[in-house]
Amino acid sequence: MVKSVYFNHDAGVDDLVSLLMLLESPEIELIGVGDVPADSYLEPGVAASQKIINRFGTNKQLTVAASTAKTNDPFPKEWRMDSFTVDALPILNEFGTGDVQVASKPAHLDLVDKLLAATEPVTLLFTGPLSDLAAALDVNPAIEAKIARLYWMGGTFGGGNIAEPEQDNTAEWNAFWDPQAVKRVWDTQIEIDMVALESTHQVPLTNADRLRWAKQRQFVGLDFIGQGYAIVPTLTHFETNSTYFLWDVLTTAHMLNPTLTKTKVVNCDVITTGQSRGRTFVTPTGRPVNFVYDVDHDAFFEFLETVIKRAK
Ligand code: AGV
Ligand code: CA
Repeated sequence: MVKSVYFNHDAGVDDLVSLLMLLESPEIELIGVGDVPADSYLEPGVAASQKIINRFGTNKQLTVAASTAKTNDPFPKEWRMDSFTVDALPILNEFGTGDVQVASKPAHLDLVDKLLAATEPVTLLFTGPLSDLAAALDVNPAIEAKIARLYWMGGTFGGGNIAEPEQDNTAEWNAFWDPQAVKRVWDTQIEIDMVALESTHQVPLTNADRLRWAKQRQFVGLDFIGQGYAIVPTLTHFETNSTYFLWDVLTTAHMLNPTLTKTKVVNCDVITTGQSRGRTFVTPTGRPVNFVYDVDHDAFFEFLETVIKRAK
């Protein structure tokens, strides 16, 4: 049973849609939000998160913590620029950031504080790189005992999704951005549910999805996600490197409603250096994770829309 949730994301369109889902899920309590500037820039990512909480959340004490994580392998600038567009949407700027504050500490220390203060184990949802969790574990390894489970969008056991020089396209982007962080987290006893690329491939963004949401603009939540998903490319004639999937939204939905997905235990590890850095791979000597390998496409979209329609 998921109760207290700490959400760390990287402010892509689907990360921010995931934030709205969490705010509209009364069965959980969102106790903290961290933002890492991986698939985004930090200022618009933090600001958009504050605005979403202010516009749709009930707890205006919820803060957004900014990450200090760095990478040698940044996301393409074109994708990162989307965070400025979401942050500029009128639907978010109408009420702005309001009283929702930026946390006083960087994201990894905010995570440590929130975990130490928690009276029950906390569920972690990470929809970007694992950098802040790895840094938090380095600062205070004892936080491990306060973590109920980690849900992570990242990794792949098939092909990668990276079109950059000097790598072999065997990795998924969130793992590639900070492979050492994956290794650090793998080196714990934390129960991990991993939504890798395999299941996300079953939920591409299509024009049919956009049209369905457009027809229901009277629901403010569907209007908001329609605006967000208007700035990223759908799957039309064929898949390109920029084709958008509902990667993080699936991870969030899996956490909230595990009947949507199929999971099996897989032992795996990660490569941290060289051309294959960030590649996750199955090996008998690896650590066990609950690998989400299948999703019921229609039930997933129905669940997403039911949750998003609650927004007022
Ligand atoms: O690799 C998937 C991760 C997810 O957390 N992100 C996007 C999701 O937020 C990186 C990514 C892969 N392909 C992309 C991505 C694309 N075509 N556009 C934007 N981001
Ligand atoms: Ca993401």
